[in-house]
This record gives sequence, structure tokens and C-alpha cells, in this order.
Amino acid sequence: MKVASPARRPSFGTKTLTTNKHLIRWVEKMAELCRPDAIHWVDGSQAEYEFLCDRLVEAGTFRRLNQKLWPGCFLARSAPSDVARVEDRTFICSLSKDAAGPTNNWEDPYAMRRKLKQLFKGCMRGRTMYVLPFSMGPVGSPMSGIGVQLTDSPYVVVSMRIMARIGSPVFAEIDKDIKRVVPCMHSVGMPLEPGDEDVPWPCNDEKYIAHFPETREIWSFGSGYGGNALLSKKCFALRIASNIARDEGWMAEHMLILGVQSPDGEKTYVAAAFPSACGKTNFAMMIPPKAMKGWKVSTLGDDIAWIRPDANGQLRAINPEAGFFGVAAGTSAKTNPAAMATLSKNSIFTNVALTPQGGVWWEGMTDQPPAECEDWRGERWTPEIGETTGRTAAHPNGRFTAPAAQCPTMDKDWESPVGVPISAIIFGGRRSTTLPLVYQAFNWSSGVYIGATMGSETTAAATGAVGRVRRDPMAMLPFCGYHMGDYFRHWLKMQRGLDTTPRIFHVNWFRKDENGKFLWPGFSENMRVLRWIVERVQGHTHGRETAIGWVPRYEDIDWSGLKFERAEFDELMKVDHAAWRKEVIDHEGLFIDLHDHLPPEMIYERELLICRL
Ligand code: TSX
Ligand code: MN
Repeated sequence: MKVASPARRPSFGTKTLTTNKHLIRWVEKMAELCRPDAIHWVDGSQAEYEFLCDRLVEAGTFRRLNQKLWPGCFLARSAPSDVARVEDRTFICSLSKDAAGPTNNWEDPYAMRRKLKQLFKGCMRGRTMYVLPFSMGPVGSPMSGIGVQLTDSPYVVVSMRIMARIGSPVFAEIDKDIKRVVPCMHSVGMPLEPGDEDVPWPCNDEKYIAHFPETREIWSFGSGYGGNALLSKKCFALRIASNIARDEGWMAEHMLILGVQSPDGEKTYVAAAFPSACGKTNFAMMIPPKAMKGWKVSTLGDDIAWIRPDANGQLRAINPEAGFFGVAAGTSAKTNPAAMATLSKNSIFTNVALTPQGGVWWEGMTDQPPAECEDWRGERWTPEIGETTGRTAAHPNGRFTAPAAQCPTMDKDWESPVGVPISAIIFGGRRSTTLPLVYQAFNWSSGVYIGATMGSETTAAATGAVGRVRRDPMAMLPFCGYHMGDYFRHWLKMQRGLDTTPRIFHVNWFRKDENGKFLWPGFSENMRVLRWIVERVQGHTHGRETAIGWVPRYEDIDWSGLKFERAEFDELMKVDHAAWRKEVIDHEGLFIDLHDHLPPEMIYERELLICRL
């Protein structure tokens, strides 16, 4: 391999950090394919991180923020075309199309390999290829998984240093040769010819996010953005891991994990799945109302849970990640003070606004917008310009990348190698009608039905008609790496190895009255719902039976410090049989799509629900 020009000679990364022959051979083979100017073995050190951030500032990818206001923070602006996951370019390349199911894009693995070989040929010319080892979960934990990402994006390397455990300790783990390593190939797809000037955010109009479930490989081309490029997250920890989990008898879920501590010190852990735009990160970091003395919530994760039965038949969960890659818009000291504390230092912001003081801003961060700023594209923005052009200062999908260790609500056991016991699973959705604030499934199988049929109303005009219910089973529709019908079967099967199954609940913070006003104050007040849930789990409180499940009575909820009338509660909790009959008909749509793989239990549960209605 040629060494980078003297001016850019890397002071890091020249040493091969592994003795693993397979890994070294694979790196050599991939370098031969991609033709990078240099290979950098990522050690994960602070010095290396700072070196790479300096290079990113020089390249114009990063702006260093005002270090007094935002110590250790940077702002990145992506190309305007590279701002989100590309679902229509995301492929599951299983041997049979049937195995991927109708909810995934499928491509023949041989055809996809041919295509990718072409695309990756010479794609890293003029760039450095980083060899980035990562551990999903604490290094050395029996519940963790290991990958190595080869990437030509230093933005990816520094982002993944926040989002995962990376570098030398992971190479050491690989050298023990205990665990299979998931190879992840990534290129922004913009090679540089000699004399070419680089752009701040290289990417390619042609994008491929390809998963090979049988060989457990990931290939991503053309994008530098989040879920397309940080292959540890959605690609590995969900799409590939869901395949591994199905084969090995565990679960890779799109769930937050939190702990609830009662005033007597009893601790209950719950995992919760919500579709996008339901405030999952806010819920994961919730601060209980002051009036609920002694109740505490602690955070373990805000996005992904790896859950497996232990030797005693108890489900235990880890958060495979080490950071938060959260939507910035709407995050404020009011909606999520813990997130604001977390992102106040050592964080990377992408596609948010830059203030004249060298700080960042996004819609909803403060009541008053700044008088003037640079928007996410770098153009001048004022509230008046925003009003007349309809442009927001931050991109609606602008993100913060922040270390979980900085979150003030982190649970003391968030990095426990054996995870935490999960006593409840919560499904949720954004529904303005029909779904009550909370209800509990009768049993595991009816709970799986609730998860399988959950849905959310669309909020962004870009994603279709606003206010239409989109089914998103277990919030896994874009992330399940195989047939959704088989996924439901796997959920049902999980019950068998368990001594006690977690209790399953559904919540809806977003029900509205006939005037379109939210019936429930949400945010901190959700603690009242969480208290009922954990008390149900611990057998300390009542449930009233309804057609859809058990619900709290007015007197079962802790109302201390909140004025909320019985009549309001009745409206919020109403199970309207006429509306539910329509709801059940809508469930059939998804089931028809999945029919040839749908477990019969789902049909039975639907029949039972119809009978109760
Ligand atoms: O995150 C939210 N949560 C969960 C918090 C732990 N949001 C924000 C939605 C974002 C993506 C919510 N929005 C929640 C909620 O529980 N509830 C609502 C709806 C709502 C919004 C505003 C008010 C009440 C409800 N009230 C006032 O603004 C005064
Ligand atoms: Mn997510």
C-alpha cells in the first residue's frame, strides 16, 4: 500500500493491532479491492479521536463549536441529499426471497455481490481506509457481539467511538478467537483522483445498504449518514443480530431499557418499543414528577435491547450501544433535561443550526429562536426567513451523537456484562383515537398480538398522508432482517424457555379529544402509568378486565400533584367497541401480506379479540 503524502502522513494507525490471521487477510483483500492510499488501524484512544477531529475540521466536515459553551463539541453538515436512512436502498440478501419476507427489499446475494464488487472497486482511492473494530455490549460480556467495519469515513470513526466500544480492547477480544466477527464494509463512494479537491461531505447518489444474513455480512455504499454508515447500529445490532438471535434463541429488539425504583427500593426493569416520533429517548430518560416522592427512573438505553434468557429462565437485557444518536428537534430542558445534560459536551451534532456565538440550536430547543443563525445547510436563517420560506433552521432529522456515560440518569448497572432482568415489555404508538392510555395483555400470546399489530399515526408530510395509521410491528418493520411472520413465530417460541415471561403492556400518550387536544399531559406524568405497570408486575395492584386487556381503575393511579378528573380519565381510558371493531379489521391488512408465514396463534388471538368485542 502507498503511504499518504508527507503533509498528511498519519501519526496514528500505522501499526497492525491484531494477530488474527483471518482479519489481517480480509483487510488485505478488501484493501486490494478498494485501493485506499493508506490503512489506519483504529486504537480508539482519545489522542487518535482528537487527531481525527482535527482532520475533519481541516476538511470542512466539522466546525469546532465555542469550547466555552460546548466543550469538546463539533457540528457536521451533511450533503443535503444524505440526511436520513434510505429504506428503499436497504436490502436483505438472503438465499431465498421468501426468507426476507414482503416487508423487506430483497436481492439475490450473488447478484448483489457482483454489483457491490463493481462499486467497491477502487472506491477508496485517495482516501484512508480505517479498520474499526467494535463491540456491541461491554467488551468481553457473554451477551456482546463483535464486528469490524472497514470505512473511508473519519466521521464514521469518531461517531462510532461515541456510539460503541471500539479500538484496542476489541482487537484484543478478537485475538482471543472466541466469537465470530461480523465483517462490515463501508464506503462513501467518492474516490479522489490525484489533484482532486475533496468536499466536506463526500457521498454518492447511488446508495446500497446490503445485508447478507446467512454469511452475517454488511456492505454499505454511497452514504455517510447515521443509520446508513454507522453499521454497528441498525445494520448489525438489529438486522443481522435479529437473524443471529432467531437462530440462537434470543431477541434483538428496537427497544429502550429503563429501571424503575420504588420508594422501598424495589427495582423493576422494563424494555419498550415505540415507532419513530413517539418520544422514545424522552421516555428512556424520564424524570418523575416531584410529588411522586421516592420514585426514580434510570436509563440503560434509548434504542436497542439485546435480550436473552439466563440459566434460571429469566430474560436479561443489555444495551449493545454506548451512546445516543438522537433526533435533536424537540429536545429541550423542558422535554428532556437529562438529554440536554448528556449532549452538553463531547458530542457531535449533525445538520442542526449554528448560532453566531458558535453554539448549536434546533427547533424546540428554546422557546425563542436565535435572532439569526446559519441553518443546517450553512445558509443565513432568521425567524422571519423561516416564516416566509417555511425552512427550518435545523433539519428535522438533525442529530446529536452523545456518550451515554454523560447521561445523569444512567443506571448503575448499565454496563453490567450479564444485563438486567426484564419484568415488563411495553409497546406504544402515537394514536389520536381508539387506544387507551395503557392496557395490559392477558398473556404472552395476546401480548405478541398487541406488538404485532401496533401502529402509529404519521406526523411528517414527507412520509405520506398525515394522521394515517402505519402498522409497525414491535417497531421493527424497517429493522427485522428476515420474514416478519417468522419473527412473530420466534416471539411466541421465546416463551417456552422462560420460567416467568415478562408482562406485556401497550401505552398511548397521544390520545386526543374531539377538539384535537391531547387528553394526557405526557412527559414526566407518564411516571404514573409506569408506576401502575411495575405494580402490576410485582402483584401490588389491580387490573380491571376489558375486551382488549386489563386496565387501571381511576383509584389505581397515583394522582399526587396532578389535577386529573375521573371524567377525563374515563375518556382517556375508554375502550370503544365500535372503534375497536374497525381497528381489528385494519389488523388484517398486515396479516394478509404475511399470511403464508403467519403463526396460527396470531389468527387465534384475533378471533378471541373479535369474540370479546
Ligand atoms: O416525548 C414525548 N412524550 C414522552 C415523554 C416521556 N412527547 C414528545 C413527542 C415527540 C416526539 C410527547 N408529546 C408526549 C410524551 O409523553 N406527549 C406529547 C403530547 C403533548 C404535547 C404537549 C402537551 C401535552 C401533550 N402539553 C403542553 O404542551 C402544555
Ligand atoms: Mn431507533
